[in-house]
Amino acid sequence: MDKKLALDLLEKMLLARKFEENVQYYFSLGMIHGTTHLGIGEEATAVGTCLALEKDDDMFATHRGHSAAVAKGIDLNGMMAEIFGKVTGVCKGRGGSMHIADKDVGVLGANGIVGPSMALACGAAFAHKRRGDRAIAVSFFGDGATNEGIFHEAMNLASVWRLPVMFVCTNNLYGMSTHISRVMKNTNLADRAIPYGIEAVTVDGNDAEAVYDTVSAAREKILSTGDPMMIVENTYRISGHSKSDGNQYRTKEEIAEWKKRDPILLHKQKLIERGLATAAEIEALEEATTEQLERAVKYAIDSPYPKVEDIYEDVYAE
Ligand SMILES: Cc1ncc(C[n+]2csc(CCOP(=O)(O)OP(=O)(O)O)c2C)c(N)n1
Ligand SMILES: [Mg+2]
Repeated sequence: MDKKLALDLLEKMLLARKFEENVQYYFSLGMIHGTTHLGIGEEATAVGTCLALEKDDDMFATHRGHSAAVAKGIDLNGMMAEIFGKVTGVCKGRGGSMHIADKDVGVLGANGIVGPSMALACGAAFAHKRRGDRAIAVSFFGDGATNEGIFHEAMNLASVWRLPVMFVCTNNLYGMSTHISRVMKNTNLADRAIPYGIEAVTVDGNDAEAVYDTVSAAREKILSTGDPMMIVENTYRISGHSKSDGNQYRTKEEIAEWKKRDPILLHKQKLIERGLATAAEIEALEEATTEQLERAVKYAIDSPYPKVEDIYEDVYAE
């Protein structure tokens, strides 16, 4: 990892973290409606993965997709305005937190439904294969989603059709309040790729550099072999599942242990240890990212809501 990559990873993780902290705050004030799913603690998975992709690669996020969209390069102002439901949002304020999309930067959508991103990514990968444009499609999904039929259908299809798709499982150990060990005998998720003849690699999802290296190598391999791959990124969701979460299903000690492995903390320590950044450079990035988010929030708050008379615009069904 060179200095530029080290700082890029840090910057994107800080933007992702601060984006979500702002969303949480304005949600609590009643200024953001609907629901949100935060991935605080999981930033290295989204950022390490998306920084290893090219702009033309397509990325499908989950219901917990803010960090991935930030990392793939979506405009922060437009994304914040979207979550505030404003007309200047990337989807004109009609999508909100779980439907963030901007195809110009390869964000083909977050998804409120658990699972379908895997099938959608197969479609996008098929298009890349037909065009021969040397780009791939990436689907994020959770550990819980691997128990859904669509996971097995998508893995099978990608395997037999030899699609350039990367299945990225963000294993945060829980599906809502259910621990992985209560719903799977074998919790080694990489084993789930074996029946489909798909190569799977497991990586420490709290280590941004390791995620970046793993995904970069996998992307090259997918392009050179033409076959799909699965990456299992082991991490932990420090934030609650959704807007209300009493954390009844896990202990304070468990959360505290994982907070010691906060991916941003680990990355900063690594940068200092290796002489890739000084404390002053890190502080400057902290300030710059805070200011970027302040501007994004101001932009969102100052923007107008969509007009009621425009409600039928962009509606494709008659
Ligand atoms: C098809 C479907 N079933 C159930 C839900 C309700 N639901 C929302 S998130 C979630 C848990 C998903 O767990 P996982 O795939 O591990 O992702 P995580 O929330 O941990 O990021 C569930 C069951 C849904 N949105 N869609
Ligand atoms: Mg999960």
